[in-house]
Amino acid sequence: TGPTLAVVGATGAVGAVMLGLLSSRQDVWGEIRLIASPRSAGRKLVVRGEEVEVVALDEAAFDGVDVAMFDVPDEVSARWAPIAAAKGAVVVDNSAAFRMDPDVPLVVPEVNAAAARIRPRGIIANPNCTTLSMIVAVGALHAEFGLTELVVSSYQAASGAGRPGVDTLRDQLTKVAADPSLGTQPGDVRRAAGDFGPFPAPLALNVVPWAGSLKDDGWTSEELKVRNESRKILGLPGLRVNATCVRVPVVTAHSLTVHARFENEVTVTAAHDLLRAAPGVVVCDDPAEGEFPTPADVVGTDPTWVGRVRRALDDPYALELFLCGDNLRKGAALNTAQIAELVAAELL
Ligand code: 11C
Repeated sequence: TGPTLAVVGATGAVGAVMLGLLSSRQDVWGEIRLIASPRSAGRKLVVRGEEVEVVALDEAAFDGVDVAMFDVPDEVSARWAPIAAAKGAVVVDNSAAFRMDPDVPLVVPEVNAAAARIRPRGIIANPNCTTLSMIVAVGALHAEFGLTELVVSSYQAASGAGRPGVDTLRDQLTKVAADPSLGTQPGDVRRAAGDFGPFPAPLALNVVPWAGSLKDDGWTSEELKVRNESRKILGLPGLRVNATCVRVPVVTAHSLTVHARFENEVTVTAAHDLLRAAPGVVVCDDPAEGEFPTPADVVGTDPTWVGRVRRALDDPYALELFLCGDNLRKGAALNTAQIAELVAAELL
């Protein structure tokens, strides 16, 4: 029988998607153990068509575990991932706690799968969902053209902020839907929307130029993650990266505009050919037919969708792209599952 897998954070927004993926992907696992906070222990969740009882996060929960996926807040991973690793599990961690640790590889299987094998702490990190929603396509272009600079704007879905983000958006949508006068006067949506939940402004009928927490010089944690994680995954420590992260009233699926500059001249035809051949990427780019990806159309799917590919008007070395990807699948659970499967293949 296959290796024993632990899913830590099984009851969260990403955990729910993970259980669906584990039930639909090729099954390489023996036992699948579901772990969550003591508050959720005893709940029964379905994985691979069977009910499994959730056990509380404690040291004994990792007995006999070969691979442990963590989809929990940073501080929970910071504390418990080293404990799981010390008990012999290879940890695949989806928090930000270890991503920039030089002894922890940051892995996207389509881009840098080999990095997963060198893990001195027994921990492999999974990137942030915003980085992940673009990096497979950007990595494919980099491999051919040599990336020198990224300028990124994100259009991030509410579920990036977990279940409270989605609940807040749905609640606000209900509140504002009934009044057709809203959205015509300063502050009218703000007053009608009720609780802002994890967001600093109303999300319904709005866009909010903020994700994460405030860091130096006005940057957000999310914007710095896009910069630092892209550099690490691509192995380009000096890559010029500037991001502006924006939250939009979408339930799930992050979108990004990307201005990518390269060492070599680029053409749209060459970029299309490369992206069509890249595993995990789907090109949807026929504007004359109204074809481009939108989050409402790609949610629930696995690939990174690419459209609106244009060569920069004043720069033959640069491309403009619009990308969409499901932030809970490739942006979180799917990439974690792919990394865990790489480790499982080593163990078999
Ligand atoms: C968001 N990307 O959309 C964030 C959530 O570092 O894994 C994920 C935060 C992280 O709000």
